[in-house]
Amino acid sequence: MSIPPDMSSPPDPASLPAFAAPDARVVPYAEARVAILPVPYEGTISYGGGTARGPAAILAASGQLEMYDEELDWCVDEVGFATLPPVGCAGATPEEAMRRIHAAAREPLGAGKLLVALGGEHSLSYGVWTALLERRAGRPFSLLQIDAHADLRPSYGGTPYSHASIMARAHELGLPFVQVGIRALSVEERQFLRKTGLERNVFWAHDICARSDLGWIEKVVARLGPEVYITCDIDGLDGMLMPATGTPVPGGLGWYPALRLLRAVSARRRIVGLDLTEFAPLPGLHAADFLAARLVYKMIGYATVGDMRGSPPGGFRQL
Ligand SMILES: [Mn+2]
Repeated sequence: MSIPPDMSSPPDPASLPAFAAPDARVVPYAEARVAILPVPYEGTISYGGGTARGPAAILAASGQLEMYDEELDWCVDEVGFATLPPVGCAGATPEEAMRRIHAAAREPLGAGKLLVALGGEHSLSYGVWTALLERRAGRPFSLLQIDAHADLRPSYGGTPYSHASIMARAHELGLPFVQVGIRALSVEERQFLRKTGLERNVFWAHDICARSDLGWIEKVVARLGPEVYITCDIDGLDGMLMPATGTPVPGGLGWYPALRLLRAVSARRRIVGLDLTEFAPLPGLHAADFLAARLVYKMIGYATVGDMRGSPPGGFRQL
């Protein structure tokens, strides 16, 4: 599969390949433990656009992944992937888009699958979180946010469902969060962090990315509750490593520090959901497409390998 040549419009949903096809083990939906939900939502962009094409580019690039993970010594597709139809977001208001994402997330969550949402802009997490909270009868979970931005604006661009407001929504939902890689925020966002005491859960990029030791990773894990949803805005990675995003910011996480963080959290906490957002493919830059696909694959592998091998507390658990 390749990205549709018309880069000005979202891809035809029917053209999306399944995650890691054709090499991944094909399983009936009922046997898949991981459900991939493409969410080509692009409603409130503030700088560069293109996130509506993110899921298609990730799925296309995922066809090049090796199913054998040399780090885990395990074939990640053992877990069973189901790639769901993309959420139709074109033309929807932010409120309507959130309703559609919520509706699309309910079924796989109800079936006990690990939901992996592929964005699309970061606002999509709200629809997933509300569905997950509903599934859990309101019982909260921790969020690990990897991001360049604090995303704590009360609203942005005239809507509370902006990518720049997603963590303000998390706070309203009563979800505790830890922020990693933050290096762009407003003075009001900083004041909010100070006023609420949430600043103790911020791991600034200028602190963690300018040093060679990874001792901060254990501190991140310690701040998280027993059940964790990982919301990964791809701009949390260094802008030099990942330029294919709306607002690339220099000085973020490198590839291996990001993986070490994801692996440590996944090994020590129950992962209840994952998303990768804000990927905006650049025509011809295949390395970025593949990086995003590989990151999704590593997140899935880390989150599920413990459960598959029966080695608690790692692994995912819905309830
Ligand atoms: Mn974000």
